[in-house]
Amino acid sequence: MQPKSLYFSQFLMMSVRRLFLNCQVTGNRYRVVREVTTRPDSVVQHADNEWEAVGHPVFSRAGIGAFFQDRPVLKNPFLEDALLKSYLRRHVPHQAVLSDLCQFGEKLSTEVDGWGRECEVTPPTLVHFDPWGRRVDHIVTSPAWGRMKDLSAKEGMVAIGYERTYGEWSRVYQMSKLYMYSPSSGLFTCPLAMTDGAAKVMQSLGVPWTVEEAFGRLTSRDPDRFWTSGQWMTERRGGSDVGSGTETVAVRQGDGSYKLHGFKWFTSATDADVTLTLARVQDRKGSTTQGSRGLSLFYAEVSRDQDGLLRGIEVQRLKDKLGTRQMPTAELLLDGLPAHKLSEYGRGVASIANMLTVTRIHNSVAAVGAMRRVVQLSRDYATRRTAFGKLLKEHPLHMQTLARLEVETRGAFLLVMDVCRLIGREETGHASQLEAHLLRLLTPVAKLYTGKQAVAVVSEGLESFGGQGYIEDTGLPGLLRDAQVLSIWEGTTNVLSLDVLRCVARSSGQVLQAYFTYTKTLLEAASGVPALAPAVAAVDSALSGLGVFVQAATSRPPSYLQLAARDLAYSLARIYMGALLIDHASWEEACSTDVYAALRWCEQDLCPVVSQEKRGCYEPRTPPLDAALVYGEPICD
Ligand code: UCC
Repeated sequence: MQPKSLYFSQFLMMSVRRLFLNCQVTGNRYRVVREVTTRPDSVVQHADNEWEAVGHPVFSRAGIGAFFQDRPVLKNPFLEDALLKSYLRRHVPHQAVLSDLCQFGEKLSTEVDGWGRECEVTPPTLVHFDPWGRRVDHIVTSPAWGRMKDLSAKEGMVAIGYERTYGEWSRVYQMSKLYMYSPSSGLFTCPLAMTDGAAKVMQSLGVPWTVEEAFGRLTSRDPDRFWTSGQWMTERRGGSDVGSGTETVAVRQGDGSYKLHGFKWFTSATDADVTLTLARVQDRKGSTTQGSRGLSLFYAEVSRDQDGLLRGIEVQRLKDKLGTRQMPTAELLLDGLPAHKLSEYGRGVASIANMLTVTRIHNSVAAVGAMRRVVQLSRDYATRRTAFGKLLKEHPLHMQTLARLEVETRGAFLLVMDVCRLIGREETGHASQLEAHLLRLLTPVAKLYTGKQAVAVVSEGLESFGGQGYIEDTGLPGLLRDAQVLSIWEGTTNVLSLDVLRCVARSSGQVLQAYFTYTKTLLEAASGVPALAPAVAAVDSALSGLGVFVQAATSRPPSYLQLAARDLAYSLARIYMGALLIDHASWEEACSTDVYAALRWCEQDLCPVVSQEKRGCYEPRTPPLDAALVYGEPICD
């Protein structure tokens, strides 16, 4: 065995020699030789010592080979997005909106996308103590993260939704901008989602005096005034079953304010200025009411005292996450955090539900934004990369794969924009009862379906770059890591599938009636377009099947529907997306690719809940079989 130091000196010698070979003297300076100029056909090896006579073979003495691959180029994401442009031309044909999005798209591709990368490679850190041992709990973020905050304010990323310059279409405008911004934003769209959600909650409560200042700042375009908000819901017992998982207590103070004591286990974008959170108010004996009925909604500011210490908060640690590494996520001990109660006693969940609606919409926007981005990059790469003698774009199988991703992205885009249209109508007082029901039903449906699509589409998209899609500093793997969270936070797929059942039950089925009525309207409007006939027939048939299923399900026990919940939600999504693709393709200015996309979408199983029901998936005998399969136990009759 050689001692380590010997290995090191050998390595050093080899490295110096290699460096020497790869450098040539230019004047009195060394220049690294990056390209090997010797042509392979000039090299004939007769004997070992004949190499030098004819020059060096390719790669010999080279620091790097002569093979270079062109990188995919992010072009203006607005100009590159045919569906976004046509959707806006159809629904929001304001020149100011189109110009703003076009200019913003240019800024994204030339400048902001680089900041996003900077956020990724400079993740936040937590400084617990100052040099003299004082606890300071500073979350240090990258300068690019700060630039994202200023840019978000200036561009009105939250403000547009509250200024309502374009009336009921303001949300579509805002979300179109966020959709382009999201994959370049270094995850800054996460604090924006919560900021928007907090503003929505405050507005729905009539902007109480305690949050007047905050509301103005959350919706401001002035970077010096702009604040972001957190949404601290998840505690040590988990974030899904909030009613039984929340341990935080609120102790009333003499002046009517509260102090919060508890442990928040997963707080995203923890560098926020303010937050909304849930807690249980303690009575004089120190008792609290358990379950959801004991939860109230609180507003708190994240501030420091004159000594620079956080008031009532200790940052325990930052989370080590698969993705979203650009953004600080922390565990927080609340130890007397000053707060104001915003909701009535026990109405915490119902009051924060408005925030959930908005953040779930943002989540869906981020999902479709990620899909669109990977498709745009894949498409560009296919015009640069040659394999097997031709460009990737000339390989029909490669184009088939990208076309499938395009169809998924289009379906997702139209669903998400429709939800944005609905919330815009609701907020401006234009929504009918039917539209209010649709919004309630489609919000969880869009979130759960697009979250799954994003992971699948981005994963397939990465594959279209071959091995380069797996290389960290291309920036591509980060897209996949960040997509993975979209089906988890703000309600997992199963939790949201159950939310769909809840809203059906609470509305006595009216949300479903609205869904059937509106989907049929979309199909009827397109029935005169012969090219769309197969798609219309497929959606119509799937809708009928779904109707029969729903009718029969009313006489089934709740456990039956719970087992069907995910497939039901998927069916609602696929059928509705089919109807929207058909609707868009039947617009008089639509083009043949719009028709093709609709036809392609409708070739899949649009109503998996009926297919799975036929296979007996929801029968009482199935859960024990599933469990036996999962645990590898023998199946007994
Ligand atoms: O994961 C997190 C990290 C935050 C990061 C933010 C990222 C943003 C996206 C970024 C994009 C780039 S935060 C925590 C995640 N956790 C959740 O999302 C919670 C998931 N669990 C649920 O959604 C459950 O369904 C619960 C917690 C809402 C169930 O609680 P309850 O108490 O059992 O709920 P109930 O009894 O069904 O409903 C209580 C009230 C009812 O109103 P009333 O009493 O008037 O009838 C419901 O109608 O709340 C109302 N409600 C809703 N209203 C409940 N859910 C909703 C809803 N979704 N919409 C409207």
